[in-house]
Amino acid sequence: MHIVRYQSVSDSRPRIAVLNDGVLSTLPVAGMFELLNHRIEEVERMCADAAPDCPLTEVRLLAPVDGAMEVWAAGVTYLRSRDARVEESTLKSVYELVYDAERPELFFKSPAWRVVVDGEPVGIRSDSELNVPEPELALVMNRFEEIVGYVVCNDMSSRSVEGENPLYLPQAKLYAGACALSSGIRPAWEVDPSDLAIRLTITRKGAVIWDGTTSTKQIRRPFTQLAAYLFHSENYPHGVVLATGTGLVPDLDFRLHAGDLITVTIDEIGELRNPVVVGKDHFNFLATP
Ligand code: DO4
Ligand code: MG
Repeated sequence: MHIVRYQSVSDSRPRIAVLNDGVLSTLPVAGMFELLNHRIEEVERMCADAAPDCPLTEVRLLAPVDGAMEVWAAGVTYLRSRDARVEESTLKSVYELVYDAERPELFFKSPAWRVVVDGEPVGIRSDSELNVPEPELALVMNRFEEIVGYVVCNDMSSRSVEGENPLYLPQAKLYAGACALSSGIRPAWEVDPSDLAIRLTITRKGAVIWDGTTSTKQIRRPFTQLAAYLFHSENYPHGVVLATGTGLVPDLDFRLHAGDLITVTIDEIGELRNPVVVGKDHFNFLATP
């Protein structure tokens, strides 16, 4: 089962539904933000009670975030991310220190309206020469800090901008097309996230040019610790998504190109496929009122 946002041809208003075996069962809420205003037991009950009403073939799936939801991200939670950043950065010690510190690195990634979904493009900054996708498991949390479910996230990153100076992190991480989420939220009551395979495949002109796999078992911190720091001094009245960091980073000689196709698959959670484009003009569709 997945929880999705969708739009049908007959009614342009986005709706929330449970997706089971290709059939949608619409939930009686105005948006994901309203669903995440409920305790997890109530969300589970609403999902169980929903009646099938529409085939998946008649709708378009949207990014699973809306309202005042935000996407945040944790960093340097896997050894591979620490090592790759030590290699690329002019200031190596910040990454070594944060990997071992009690307080995790957490950064704002995107408001709901800037998020792209499966099938839409992801972006590269036109002033960045070294870019990578970051395949990450993301937690979907309600306003009560409960993990309601999981989605696949691609935390697109400019290695050259971040590598020049860690203070440029917001520019390396927040730009048009930098945040992609899979459309379906896999409910937390259905899955154990402690040892899930995360796979990244990059294809160019139909041929695989990079391919790697890790497991959520390799993460250095418990998900609940990341969630506790996120909620420590801020409220998320419409819920929040927290990407938990990457365990896969290509070597420094790897360069992402326009036209590459990025596929991130997380066992039990879902798949996210996005073609790569360069520059913000490709994302005008997100910014059109
Ligand atoms: O320290 C910069 C960001 C790290 C990150 O996004 C990751 O480890 O996934
Ligand atoms: Mg990341």
